[in-house]
Amino acid sequence: MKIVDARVIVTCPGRNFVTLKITTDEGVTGLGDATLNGREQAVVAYLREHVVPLLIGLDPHRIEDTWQYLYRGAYWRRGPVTMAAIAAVDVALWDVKAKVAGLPLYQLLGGASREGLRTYGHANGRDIPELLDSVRARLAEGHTSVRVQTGVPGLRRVYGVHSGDPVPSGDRSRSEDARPLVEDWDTAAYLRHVPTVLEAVRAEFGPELPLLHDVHHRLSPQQAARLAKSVEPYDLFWLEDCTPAENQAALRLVRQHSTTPLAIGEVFNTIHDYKTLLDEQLVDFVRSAVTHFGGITPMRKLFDYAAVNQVRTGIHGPEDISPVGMAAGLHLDLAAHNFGIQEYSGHTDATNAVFRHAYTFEGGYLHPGEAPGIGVELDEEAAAAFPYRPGYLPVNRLVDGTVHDW
Ligand code: KDG
Ligand code: MG
Repeated sequence: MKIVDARVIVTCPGRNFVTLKITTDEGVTGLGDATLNGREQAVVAYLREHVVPLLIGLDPHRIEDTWQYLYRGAYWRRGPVTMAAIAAVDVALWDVKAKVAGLPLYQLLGGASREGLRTYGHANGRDIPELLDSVRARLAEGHTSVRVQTGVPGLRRVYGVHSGDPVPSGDRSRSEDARPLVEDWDTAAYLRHVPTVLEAVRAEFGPELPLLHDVHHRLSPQQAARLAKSVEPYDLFWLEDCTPAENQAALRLVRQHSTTPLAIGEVFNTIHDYKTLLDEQLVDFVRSAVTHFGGITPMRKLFDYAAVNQVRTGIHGPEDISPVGMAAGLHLDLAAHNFGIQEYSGHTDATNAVFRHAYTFEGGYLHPGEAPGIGVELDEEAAAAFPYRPGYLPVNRLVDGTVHDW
């Protein structure tokens, strides 16, 4: 079998998604997600200019070899643009292989290790009462665990929490103007506020509901250690991205001061980003997404490396991972013994109409479905109705105007 065509399709049914579609000489097609939020066109160019020409004529069954060829062969290794492009090729090839086998991908990865995948949904509010309503809404949808985020008193606009201002699209964290939205930040106010939020949520929902909180990489090691310690009484399922992720050794300080479980990795793009964290057991959950980590091939290696260190998985699942990337992660989740939890934000109806998927969310559990391959088909006609629109993630500034860690 040979690859005869590879096309990059960009569509914006509410937000931009980049998809690679590979076609073989036997007419089998495979899809891969290459969406990099706010930098989509960089991956499009990397794929179209530098990867697609190399794929034509290759045997689609040689997945490991193709991965190594694109990763090592480029000389310039790693980085989100490169790894999102390689991920799209890798997932499309696994999709082809599983379709040829006539099996859902999870069967090729070792078969199901469980019946379904527990999820967490996002609850947020400008203040605590609004947050409590949002938690109720997530529970009503079936989520059995909830990530809680609120506005911080004194701050006008905090990431992931709507400000109440009119917004340009359905996504409140994204600007479609020429420049990113500017949000504001005050670490001291945040550190004072978070324990009060968790106390209120525990008072309302009791001790058993698994709660998560995302810091979005905003703290120094000392501040992160203080937060992890101060939220210990509220028994978090995990505290996410408490420091900028590139400083692996920073997590030592946090670990020394707290038993709060730690999750990290949504911006990592290779296994090397986890080396100190896993060797020293400084985290409890690995958070990378198939889309940003080079595909299924390296994610399997990461999951096994994590398992050796008694670390579980918690794949990144925001709206800016397309249903193609989401589905790929669900097959891995179902097969991996050390699965922990899956983040699930869901997608808009328009997105689900463009990307028709076999995965389901029922009774509080996700399942990748039984369709051969990853179980997603792209309706190209529907996709063409939603052309690319420039859009950015926000930028974060301190009250005095200094740009802060994202
Ligand atoms: O593109 C950035 C988002 O995917 C990210 O901010 C979402 O932190 C996030 C999460 O945990 O889902
Ligand atoms: Mg996050």
